[in-house]
Amino acid sequence: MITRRMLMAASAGVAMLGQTALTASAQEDTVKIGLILPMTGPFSSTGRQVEAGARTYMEMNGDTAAGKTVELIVRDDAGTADQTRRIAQELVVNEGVNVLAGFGLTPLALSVGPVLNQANIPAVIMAAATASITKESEYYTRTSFTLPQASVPVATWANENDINRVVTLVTDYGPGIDAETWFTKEFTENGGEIVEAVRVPLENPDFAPYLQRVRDSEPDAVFVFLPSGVGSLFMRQFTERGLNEAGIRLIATGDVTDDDLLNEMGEPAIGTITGHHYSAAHESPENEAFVESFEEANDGMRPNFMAIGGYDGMHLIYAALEETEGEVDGDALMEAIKGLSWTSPRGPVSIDPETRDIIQNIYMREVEEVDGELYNVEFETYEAVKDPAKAEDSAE
Ligand code: VNL
Repeated sequence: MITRRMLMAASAGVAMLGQTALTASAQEDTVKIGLILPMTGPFSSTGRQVEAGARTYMEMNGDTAAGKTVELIVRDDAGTADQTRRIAQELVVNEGVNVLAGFGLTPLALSVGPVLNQANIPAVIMAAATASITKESEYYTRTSFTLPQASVPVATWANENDINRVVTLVTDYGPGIDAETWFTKEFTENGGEIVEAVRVPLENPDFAPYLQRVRDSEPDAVFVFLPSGVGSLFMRQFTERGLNEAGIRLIATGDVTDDDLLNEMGEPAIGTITGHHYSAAHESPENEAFVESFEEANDGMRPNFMAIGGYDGMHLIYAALEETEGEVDGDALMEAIKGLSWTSPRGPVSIDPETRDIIQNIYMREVEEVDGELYNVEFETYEAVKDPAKAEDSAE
């Protein structure tokens, strides 16, 4: 019997006649994913978490999709955009990867746009979260989140909870500007006042002088965005500067109370209110299974929101391959990802066919002690939130 898959494999073989038979047959059976991450440098926790999330997906679901073997090639860009782009080019040309994935920070994700367009290769953004990235190439899709998505619900919560005067404090680059812009828009439209907007450098941040400014402004709360990995330094300086004692509440996106660092932050973190798409404490059978496998494979390390971006990014690639019946053409894969939906450990998600960004629940959470450990405990859900920055584009 001649199956559809055999026919497809045969035609793929013909298309590749220019190449050696060896590459052709190897490429027919294998799908190569180039996972580029900051495995060293100040954002190495993001690389470690995303890779572990991706590997957990493969452990739980096997290493084949649509009959093909999925091969993960992990490369370290040390958090430097020049390297991300060079590695992407090298993976496309020398390794023949079919999909690129990872991208720990916004500038790293943006650097590969021209490579994607030239090679017709999809890029699954598993970490970076500035809203505009996916507009830069039709080949970007995303399984992390966007800062506008997480920040608007925090503003709504503040409006509804007697918080009237706020200082915003964000890291001074793409996602921080997004957080500041979208929190401010929502909060002020509903009667809140921004007393001061503080921006902190991305490199080697020292929050102390900025926190002194926050304290001097005597706001009801400070709204904070910081990239994953610096939350515990921030929390220590927040306490040292006496902001808790001054009665200034801390509200933030979940990047600040990152599950990876939360226990390290200790008692001062308790009571922090955040909005985000993933908590290790999310109650569902899918999440229990995910957390258990992840911790078992990683010496007890708790998965954070970066890990779930890696896990779901792999799911998206597997599901797209099933949809194309193993066809790895970049345009076919991009068509296949549009509109896909599934139940993630974070809750129900789908890929917006218009923007290729993820539509997902945003949860409001409070840091609480549960069985002697700190967790982001979810108490309210905003369902199926689209990236608000792009909802605005289409309304224009
Ligand atoms: C970004 C956004 C990076 C959120 C993050 O951690 C984060 C980014 C490294 O888009 O650069 O938590």
